[in-house]
Amino acid sequence: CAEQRNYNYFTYHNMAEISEWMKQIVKDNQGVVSIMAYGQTYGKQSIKLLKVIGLASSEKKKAIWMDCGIHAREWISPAFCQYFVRQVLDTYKTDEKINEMLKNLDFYITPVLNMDGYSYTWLNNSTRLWRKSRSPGNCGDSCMGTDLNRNFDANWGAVGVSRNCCSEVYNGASVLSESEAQAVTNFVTEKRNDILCFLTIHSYGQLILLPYGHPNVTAPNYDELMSVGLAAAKAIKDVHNMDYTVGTSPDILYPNSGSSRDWARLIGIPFSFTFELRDKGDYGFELPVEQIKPACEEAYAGVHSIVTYVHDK
Ligand code: ING
Ligand code: ZN
Repeated sequence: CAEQRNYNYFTYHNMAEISEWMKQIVKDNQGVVSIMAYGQTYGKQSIKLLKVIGLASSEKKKAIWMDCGIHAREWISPAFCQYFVRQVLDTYKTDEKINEMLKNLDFYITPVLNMDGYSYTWLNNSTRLWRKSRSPGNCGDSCMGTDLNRNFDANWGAVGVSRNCCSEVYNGASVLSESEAQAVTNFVTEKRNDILCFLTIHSYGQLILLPYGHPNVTAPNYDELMSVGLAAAKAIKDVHNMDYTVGTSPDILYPNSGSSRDWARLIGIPFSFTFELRDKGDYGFELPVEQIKPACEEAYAGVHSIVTYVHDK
């Protein structure tokens, strides 16, 4: 695993480097990790995920979904997905819990969903804080991009969105107008009976958000989602003493609709969470490289806590 070990997980990587890293991970872990392409971005980049199957492959395995980089500027998110894959691969032979879980669960991990947007944030200083996709909305060339996390089929257009295509929370010309949102929808829908948990990683704010973003609907397992979220927040705090707040977005901040997290819960995936990683706004989306390691370490503990609960249940 020479190459994979030389990779610096504690710096930010551009799209080309992450794509190369994915290939290398598969090469270095034959039979354990595979790559699957499941859609195309507006800019014709192939959207890929890593499937981590561990040592056992069977028809009966359940799965965990995790996507990173749905919002382009949230660079700590793709860094975390990469760290997570490495951590699982580094420890599954020695960490009994991970080993046991990999016998029953596969991980589907998308390091960068909004590849066009992510590439755009690497162009120069003026594009660094781009959030949305890179497709034209419905107002010509004046404003580009749709907020992918407002474009899913979950009370689409109801609340916490804008119909103005210049807005950061523009929800798109129509529901699932964006090929990136379509790709997730198609892949996850096909595997909906096997996916136990849907995790979508953002920054910033140090939050664990539960469904639903719509203020008038409550998840049937709200109490359980809350207690699983609180246990994850405690696991996070135990690592570097950072505080994460747990709750629905209308309870903590403001309502929204069309998010992938809400959609996943609506189609019957029992556990669905949004992580908002570090920090609380001091650096915001431009989290310094020195904080990549601690941010990933604590988030790993949070995800580990949730996956353990879901697996053991
Ligand atoms: N936040 C998410 C967003 O899509 C969210 C989740 C929604 C947080 C509503 C709070 C309220 O806006 C980020 N950072 O993208
Ligand atoms: Zn986000």
